[in-house]
Amino acid sequence: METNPIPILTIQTTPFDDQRPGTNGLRKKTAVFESKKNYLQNYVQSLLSSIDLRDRQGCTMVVGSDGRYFSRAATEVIVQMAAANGIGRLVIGHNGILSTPAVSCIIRKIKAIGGIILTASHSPGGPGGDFGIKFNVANGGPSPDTVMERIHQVSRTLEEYAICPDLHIDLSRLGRHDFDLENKFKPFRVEIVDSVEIYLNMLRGIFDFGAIKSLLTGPKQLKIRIDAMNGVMGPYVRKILCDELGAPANSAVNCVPLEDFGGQHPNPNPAFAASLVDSMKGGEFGFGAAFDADGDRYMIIGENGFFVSPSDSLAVMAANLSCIPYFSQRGIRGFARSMPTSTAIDRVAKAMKVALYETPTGWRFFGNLMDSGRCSFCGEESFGTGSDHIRDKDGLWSVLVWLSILAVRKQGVEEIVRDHWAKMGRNYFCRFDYEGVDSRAAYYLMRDLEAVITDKAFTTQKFSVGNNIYSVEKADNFEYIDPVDGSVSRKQGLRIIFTDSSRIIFRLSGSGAGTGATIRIYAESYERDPERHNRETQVVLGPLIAIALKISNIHERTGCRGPNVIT
Ligand code: VG1
Ligand code: CO
Repeated sequence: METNPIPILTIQTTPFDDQRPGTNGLRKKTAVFESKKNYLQNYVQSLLSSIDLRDRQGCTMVVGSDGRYFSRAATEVIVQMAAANGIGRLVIGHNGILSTPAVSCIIRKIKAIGGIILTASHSPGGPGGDFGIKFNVANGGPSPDTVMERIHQVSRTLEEYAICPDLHIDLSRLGRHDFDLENKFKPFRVEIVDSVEIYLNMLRGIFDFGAIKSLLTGPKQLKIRIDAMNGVMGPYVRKILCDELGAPANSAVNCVPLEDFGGQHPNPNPAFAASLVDSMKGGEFGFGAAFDADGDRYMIIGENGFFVSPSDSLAVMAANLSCIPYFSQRGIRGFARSMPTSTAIDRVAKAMKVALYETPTGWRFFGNLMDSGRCSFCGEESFGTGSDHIRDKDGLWSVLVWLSILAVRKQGVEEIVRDHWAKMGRNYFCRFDYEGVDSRAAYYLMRDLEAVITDKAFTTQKFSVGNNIYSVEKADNFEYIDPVDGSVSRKQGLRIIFTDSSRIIFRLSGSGAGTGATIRIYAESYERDPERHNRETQVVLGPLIAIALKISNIHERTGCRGPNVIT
């Protein structure tokens, strides 16, 4: 216990008009948080003020980061401001490190009121990179729109914030630390916890660790290669996959969290995890995976570099959940996917006779479905899958799902995926990202395109490209009514659905750091015939992409010659 009580100060400030959280938290260039006076403090105060005073007094919150540059300094500010704002206890990961799924797990386990995660997810870090603040609420999931709106409203008129600048903590010292604050009866408590332990304990109750261990160590040992991309997942991969499940230490690469992720994009897709894809092509490994910086996204690569698209991964997992004790014991209540995610899982839902929910992009929309027992398993095309074990997407959990399936089915990744296509048909899928587009150009493009596709004439439109003819069946701006609370989310993406069930979708990204807009175009088409499951995705989807480019005029209107990234 400190001897002199620590003073609480009130500091005058002026509001910022750009502190509206996006798809998942507030993201800006690191320099904005680091160098704009009070930018971080204002946002943290807005976030804390958004919690009702009665709930806030004496409550517990979780704090973690993906280890990116500026996280330590920001964690200290959050501790000082949480103390000054009446939070009773903070649980923080060792050295500030916690993955997004670990934060979700800990919030639920200790019944915290919420958690703050310092991360810009899959975006680069460092002084020239991005920084971000996610806020997960009491169910463990990303804040719903109502909470984000409240934070934004507070931030617009904020005039002061409360802070204890003399309160200093050592993030490397595990255990409890109590601090006496001026005018407070109860000490403020900080608990530094092991970054992995609580999360690992949860996984032990979900999977058959014995079966995975035999797969990774037995006589017919499956050789794996796991790339933590220099993000938060290093300690998790080492402790869980190597120490606990027996994978050799050299199966895990890039496992030391670096402040700038080694200058790389910590984004697990074939473009940015190219070195993993390359090493898988060598044929030495039977299973490969990579994670994003905060550990909620993952990518699966099979033997010889076979890429499993996230939408396929979602569908294959859904069809094989009985390989996991958690699901074989509890049964499956329903599935959910975000709107742009391919409809492959819809076919699985139909075959299994379970409900399928289609939500807008962003994990927060799955929360109510899971809390109300409607949904057990869900995912997004952006390399995220999860279940009701927590309320966020979970990269390592997804990898363990795959390993469990491999252990039970005794087949390889490619064999399992091809078998799935043979049974259910294949949904070819791809996404084009146009980044750094002028925000106004992006806005007008979407506005004009909406007018075109929602015009009555469009519903009878036919497009012929080469030998293909596509007839529009339905086109709209996607709208979601939450079946639990009845809330309506409008304008969630432009959808064009054709009579052969192919789809083209356009939406604006909501997760950028504010340097221009990103337009995403998603294309999907279904192929039942197993003879035609071996085609190149870009070739199959070429005609749909051509239609998308034509009706949006995207190249002319944005000055882009093509997408920055194709996945
Ligand atoms: C992107 C993805 C979305 C994901 C979100 C957060 O959003 O498309 O599926 O939920 O990032 O991911 P947007 O609005 O840019 O398309 V993470 O790993 O930051 O939590
Ligand atoms: Co992420």
